[in-house]
Amino acid sequence: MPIQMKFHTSDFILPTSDFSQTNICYYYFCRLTMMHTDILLKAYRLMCTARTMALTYEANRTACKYVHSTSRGHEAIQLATAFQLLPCDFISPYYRDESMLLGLGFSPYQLMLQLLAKRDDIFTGGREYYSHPNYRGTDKPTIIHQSSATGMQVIPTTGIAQGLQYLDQIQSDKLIKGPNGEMPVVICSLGDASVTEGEVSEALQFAVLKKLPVIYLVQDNGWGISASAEEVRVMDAFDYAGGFPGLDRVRIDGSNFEESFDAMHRVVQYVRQQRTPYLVQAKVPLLGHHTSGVRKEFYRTQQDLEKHTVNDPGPKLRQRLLQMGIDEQHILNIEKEAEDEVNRQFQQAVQSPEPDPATVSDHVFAPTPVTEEKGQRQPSGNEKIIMVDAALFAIREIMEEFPEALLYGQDVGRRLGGVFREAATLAEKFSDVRVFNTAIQEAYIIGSTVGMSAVGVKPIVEVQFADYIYPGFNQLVTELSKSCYLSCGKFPVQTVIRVPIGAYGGGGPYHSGSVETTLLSIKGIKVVYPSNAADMKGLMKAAFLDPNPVIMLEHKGLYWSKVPGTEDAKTIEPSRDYVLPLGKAALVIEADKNKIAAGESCCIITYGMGVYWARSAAKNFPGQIDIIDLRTLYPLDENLIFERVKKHGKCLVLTEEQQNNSFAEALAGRISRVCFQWLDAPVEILGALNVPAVPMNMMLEQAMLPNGEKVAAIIKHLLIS
Ligand SMILES: Cc1ncc(C[n+]2csc(CCOP(=O)(O)OP(=O)(O)O)c2C)c(N)n1
Repeated sequence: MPIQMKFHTSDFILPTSDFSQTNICYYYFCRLTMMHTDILLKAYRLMCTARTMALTYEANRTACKYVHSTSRGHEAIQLATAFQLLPCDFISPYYRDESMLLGLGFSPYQLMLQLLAKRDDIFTGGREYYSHPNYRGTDKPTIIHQSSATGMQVIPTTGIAQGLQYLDQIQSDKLIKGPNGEMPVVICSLGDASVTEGEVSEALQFAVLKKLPVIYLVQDNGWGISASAEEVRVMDAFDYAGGFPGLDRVRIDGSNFEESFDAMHRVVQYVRQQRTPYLVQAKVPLLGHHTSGVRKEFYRTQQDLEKHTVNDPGPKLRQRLLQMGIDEQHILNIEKEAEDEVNRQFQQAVQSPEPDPATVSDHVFAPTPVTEEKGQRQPSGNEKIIMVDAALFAIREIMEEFPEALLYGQDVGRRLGGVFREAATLAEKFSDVRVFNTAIQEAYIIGSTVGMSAVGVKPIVEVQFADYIYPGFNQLVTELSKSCYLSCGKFPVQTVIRVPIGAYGGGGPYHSGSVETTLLSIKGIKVVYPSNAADMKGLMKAAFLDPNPVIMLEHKGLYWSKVPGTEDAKTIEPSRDYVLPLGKAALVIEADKNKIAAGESCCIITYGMGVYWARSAAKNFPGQIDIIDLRTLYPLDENLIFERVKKHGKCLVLTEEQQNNSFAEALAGRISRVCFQWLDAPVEILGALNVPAVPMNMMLEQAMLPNGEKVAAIIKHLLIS
C-alpha cells in the first residue's frame, strides 16, 4: 500500500486515513526521535558548508576553472535523503547533488579535489567533473560511476535494484544487508528536465513491472538550463509517475528540511520493507548558476530569482532553529565554523598535486583472468556441433557453474528461446528468474548491466539483431564503456552482450546490417566475432569471465552452416573447460613456405563470413594463401597480422561491412604504416558496396556483398603485382 502524505508547513506531516492508528503512533515516535535537534543542527551546518563552498568557488573562478554546478537551493532535500541511508544502500546522485555527498559524509576537501581535477580525487583521479562521484566502501552507500548525460543514470541505477532483487531471489550471500538485517534500497536522483527523456520511461516501466526496490528522487527547480518547465513539458514527474500503476509517488516541498526528512524517511523505510518502486517529486528553488559557465543572469529575470530566493532552505531552517529555542550565538558559531573549515579545506585542495600524465591510459579495462587457451578444443568422442548450439551450450555450462549468471533480452525466455533458438531450453532449465524476456527496450537491456554488474551479478544480455543495437548505443557509449576508466577501475562493467549480425539469404535492410565499425569506435568495450563453433564456445566462456563489457557478434548465416560453403563453421564441441582468450587470431589456412619464399603468396585478413569467402577464393590459388581469422576485433591480434603480412608482402583485408571508412580500411592503413618496408603491393581492401543498407532482393544482396569470386579477382590481381 502506498504511503499517502499531505504536506503542510506545520510541524507535523499528517498521514491520511489509510495510515493505520498503530502506524500513526509509530510515525510520531519516529518523528520525535528521528527529528532530534542534533539532526537539524547537522543539516544546518552542512547547508552552511555547501553555501560557503559555492561562494568560495565563485570568489576563486580562476582556480576553479573546470565547469561545475553547485547544490544552492537543493540542499534540504539532498541532505534529508543522504541521512536516511545505510552503507548497504546504493545511491546515484546527479551533478547538482553536492549537498547529498556532504550528507553522506564526504568532506568538502574530497569534493574539492574533484572540482579541481586533482590526483587525489578519490572518485575519478582528476578525470571527471565536480559532483560526479563513484564509491565502493563499507562505511557509506555504494555509488556507481555517474556520467553527465542527464537522465542516463536512471537505467543503470534501476539495474542495481534489479541485481539486488536477483541476489535476493537466489539467496546469494553477495546480498549485503544492514547491521540489523535491513534490506538495501537504491536511490536514483535526477533533475526535473531529465524526466522527459525516453530512457527514463524504459527504466520506470521495468522497475514497476518487476517491483524493484528503487526510489526515483526528482529535484524539480522548474528549469532545464534556460528552458522553463512550462515551455517544454506537459506534466511534472509526479503526474508522469501516475501513468505507471504500481509506482508509488509523493510530492513534497524539497526546500523544507523537516518535511523532506520526514518524507524520505518514510519512503526509504517503505521501500526497504515493501520492495517496490517509489517516485518522490521535490519542489526546490534554483539559487546558483546552472553551471559555472552558464550564468543565471544570462536567462533568468530578477523577478524569477527573487521568487526562488524566498525558498532558500538555509534561512528557512535557521528560522526554524530559532523558533525551537536554539541560541542564536550557537547558530552563529556553526556558520563561522563551517566557513573557516571550508576555507581551510579549499586551500588544502588547491595545494594538492596534479595527476601524473603518465597515468592517462590506466584503467581502460580491468585485467581478465583468461590469458591463454585452455581445455580441449577437439576432445575425442565429442560430436560436431553447429555454431548456434556452441553458443547455447556455452551459456548452459556457464549458468550451471555460476549462479550469478542470468540471461535476458527480447524473446530469449520461455516459449521461444530466441528468434534463432539460440537460447532454447534455457528458461525451462534455469527458471524464469534466470532467463527471461524483456520488453523492446534495447537501452534498458544494455544499460541495466552496469547496475547488475556493480552488485556482483553477471548478466548476459541479447540485442535481437545488430540493426537494432542503436537504441542501446547511448548506454554503451555513455555508461558501459567509460565506467571502468572514469571510476579508476572501481566499476568495470562485467557483461556479455550477444548480437546476432550479418547478411544472408534475403534478410533485408533491417535484419542484415553490420555494425562492427560503429562499435569499434567506442573505446572501453571488447568486440568478438567468431566464425566457427569451437571458437564461439571458447570465446563465449572467455567473454563471460572477462570483467569488462564484451560484445559477441554472432553471424546468423553461420549459425546453422546452411549457407553453401560454410560447412566448416561446424566443429567438434570443445570440452567444458575450454577457453579461448580474446585478442588471439587464428591462421586458418597457411600458405606453402616455398610459395612464400618465391613471392607467390598473399595473406587475407578477415573475420565472420569473410573467412568462408576467403576459403572459397583460396581454392583457386593452392598453397598461395594465408587466411587469418581475427576472431576478436578488439583487442586485435596485431602481432599475428603484422608478422604474416611481412612474410608475404601482399595482403587483402576483407569485410562484410560497407567498405568506406570501415574498420577494414582503418586496419589496412595501420598495416601499410607498420609493414611499409615489407610490402610489395598496396594493401587491398574488399568490403560491401557503399550503399546505405543491404537490399532485400537476393540478387541485389549478392551484388552488394563480397563473395568468393570477388575475393579471387582481387587475389589474382594482387599476386601478379
Ligand atoms: C543527454 C544530455 N543532453 C543535454 C545535456 C546538457 N545539459 C546539462 S544539464 C541540462 C539541463 C538539465 O536540467 P535538470 O535535469 O532539470 O537539472 P538541473 O540542472 O535543473 O538541476 C542539460 C540540457 C546533458 N548533460 N545530457
